[in-house]
Amino acid sequence: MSVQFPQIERRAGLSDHAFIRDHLRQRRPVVVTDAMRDWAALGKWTPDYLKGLLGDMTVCLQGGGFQETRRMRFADYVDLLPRFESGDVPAGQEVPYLRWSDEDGGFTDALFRCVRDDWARPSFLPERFYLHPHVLRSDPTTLRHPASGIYVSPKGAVTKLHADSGLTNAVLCQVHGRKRCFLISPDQAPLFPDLKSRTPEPWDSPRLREAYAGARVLETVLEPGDILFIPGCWLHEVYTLSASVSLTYNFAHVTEAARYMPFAVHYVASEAARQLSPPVLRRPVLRLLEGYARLGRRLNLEGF
Ligand SMILES: O=C(O)CCC(=O)C(=O)O
Ligand SMILES: [Fe+2]
Repeated sequence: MSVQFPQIERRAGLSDHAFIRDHLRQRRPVVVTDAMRDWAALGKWTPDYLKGLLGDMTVCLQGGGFQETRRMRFADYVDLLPRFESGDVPAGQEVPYLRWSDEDGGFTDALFRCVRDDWARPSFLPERFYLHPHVLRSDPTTLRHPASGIYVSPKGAVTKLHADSGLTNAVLCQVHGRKRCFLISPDQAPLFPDLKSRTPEPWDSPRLREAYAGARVLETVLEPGDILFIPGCWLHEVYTLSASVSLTYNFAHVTEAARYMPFAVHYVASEAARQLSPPVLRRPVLRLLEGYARLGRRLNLEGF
C-alpha cells in the first residue's frame, strides 16, 4: 500500500516579501508553481536538447550519494536514459546520476554560459542582499552560486537523504520530467543518525512506515515549472520519476543573518586559518576557533 505523507504547501503568485515572511524566516518549505513562468528553458531543456549543446563533453556520473562512479560522454549518457524509462536495465545496478555542478571544475561554467538566457532568478526570491554567495546583489544567471548545477537523471535515480552544506537554502527548479521529494525538518535529524551509511529505501515501504511513524516527513511531486524551496538544514531525499532536467542552487539571505552569521564567521575564518602563513600561526588560531565552535555547540547554535 502506498503511504502518503503530508504534502508540502503549493503556492502561486508568491511575492518576495511574502516568501521572506512565510517561508525563509520560518524555514518552511514550499513549492511555487509559477515562478519559472518566464523561463525559455521550460519546454526547451530536454536531455536531447542539452546533448545537442554539449554532447561531446565528458561528464562525471554519480550514484545515490555524491560519489563519482564513472565518466562518459554526455551524449552517450543521454542515449542511455530511455532504457531506464522502459526498465531495460540490469537489475541491482545503481542508476547513474549526472549532477552537473561546480564541483566538476569547468563543466558547469561552460554549460551555464550556453543556457544563460533561458532562465532567471525564481520570481519569489529577493533581488538583493545575499550573504551567500558573498555579494549584495546576486544574479544567479551570471554569478557563480555555490552548489549550482544542472541535474540530468533517468527514471529510478535517487539522491539519498542529506542536508546541503553550510546551512544554505536551496531552490530545486524542475524543468523537465518529474521528481518525488521527501523533506524532514532539522529537529527530526536525530532519527537519522546513519545518514552516511543509509541506503535509499522507498518511503512507502512498511518498514520505513513503522520506523518513522513518529517522524514528520513531508512530500511532494515536482512537475515541470515547479520550484521547491528547501530551507537550510532540512534533510531531503529525491527520487526521479521520469527522465528529468532540474536546475538547483544554494543561497543565504541577510534576513536570516541571526541564524547564519555565527556559523558563517566560523566557516570563513577556519578556511582562512588553514591558509595562514607562516604555518606556525595556524595551530593557535585554529585552537581559538575550536573554542568558538565549542561555545557554538554549547549554545546549540546551528551548524556547529
Ligand atoms: O534533485 C535531486 O535529485 C537532488 C536535489 C538536491 O539535493 C538539492 O537541490 O539540494
Ligand atoms: Fe540537496
